[in-house]
Amino acid sequence: MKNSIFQKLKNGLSKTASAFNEKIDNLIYYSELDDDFFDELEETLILSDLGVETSLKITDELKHRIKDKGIINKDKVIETFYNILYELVDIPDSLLHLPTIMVVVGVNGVGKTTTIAKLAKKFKDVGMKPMIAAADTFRAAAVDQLETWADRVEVPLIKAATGADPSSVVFDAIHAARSRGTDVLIIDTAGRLHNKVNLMKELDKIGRVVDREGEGFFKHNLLVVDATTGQNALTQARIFNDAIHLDGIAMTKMDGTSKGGIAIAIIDELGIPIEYVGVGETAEDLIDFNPRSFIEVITDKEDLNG
Ligand SMILES: Nc1nc2c(ncn2[C@@H]2O[C@H](COP(=O)(O)OP(=O)(O)O)[C@@H](O)[C@H]2O)c(=O)[nH]1
Ligand SMILES: [Mg+2]
Repeated sequence: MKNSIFQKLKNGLSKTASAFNEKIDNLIYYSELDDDFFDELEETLILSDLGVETSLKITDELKHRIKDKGIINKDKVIETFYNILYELVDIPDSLLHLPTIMVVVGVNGVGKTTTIAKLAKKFKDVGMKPMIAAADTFRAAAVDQLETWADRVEVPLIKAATGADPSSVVFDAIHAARSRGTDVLIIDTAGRLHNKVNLMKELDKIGRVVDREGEGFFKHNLLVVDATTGQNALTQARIFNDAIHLDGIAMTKMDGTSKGGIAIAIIDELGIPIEYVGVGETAEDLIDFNPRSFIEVITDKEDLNG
């Protein structure tokens, strides 16, 4: 799959990839496959942001497979290791059924607004009719920023005055979407209220309006996390996942970080599919997450047996 999307993913993940595969390959090639090796592997994975739980699981699984199959050839060890990674991230997608109301959640600064613009453009480019709703009404700047993006990608925006009730914006947007035959209504939400309880209450309220008014629409809750924050991204995913149902995750800013391994921890620990990866600040810099491509890129192995 050496097309332009793969190349874009490769560029976007280059920092994660070079931090990851060199360490792993060196470790495997220059070690005896003894207990020290497995300890060191586990430590390397943790330092690569795969999380303690997932790192332990991968290491144990590798130990078993090597033992069971009597693998000693180092190329085979590496291949076995990468296949374990691939199996971990290869979980079912949540398919996007149309028409859909997509509620985009996440803390401030992770890239929600930018990702919404990218998604709107992406949907529009394949012939769908997207619409954006500005339900982050707490800061005037948030609505203005979204409006600038909506103009740029030429997608209709529903908004209200700053300070308006977010749920009323959602209400208006759903009715507008229905009457205009919108395929995907993408709702921007606030990332920070006075505290976490308030934020989750607000999201819950938005969810209820979507359920009540959104008859005939599918529902899709998308969490945005920032890859550069490493373990924080996992923590945020866990908190949101406990409070509301999540269908998928968009992981942004992969281009600026070597901490992309956190994607593996999130998928493994929470079982939520990563659907999109942000690799830059322009409207084109969003890639559909594909488990095999992701592992091929971060391991720099394009010939994995599966
Ligand atoms: N490098 C890079 N920057 C991003 C990406 N996504 C968002 N950003 C930047 O992150 C900052 C915050 O984004 P914004 O959409 O306003 O976040 P929000 O507060 O969650 O709505 C902005 O400067 C964006 O340009 C990405 O994939 N890569
Ligand atoms: Mg925003």
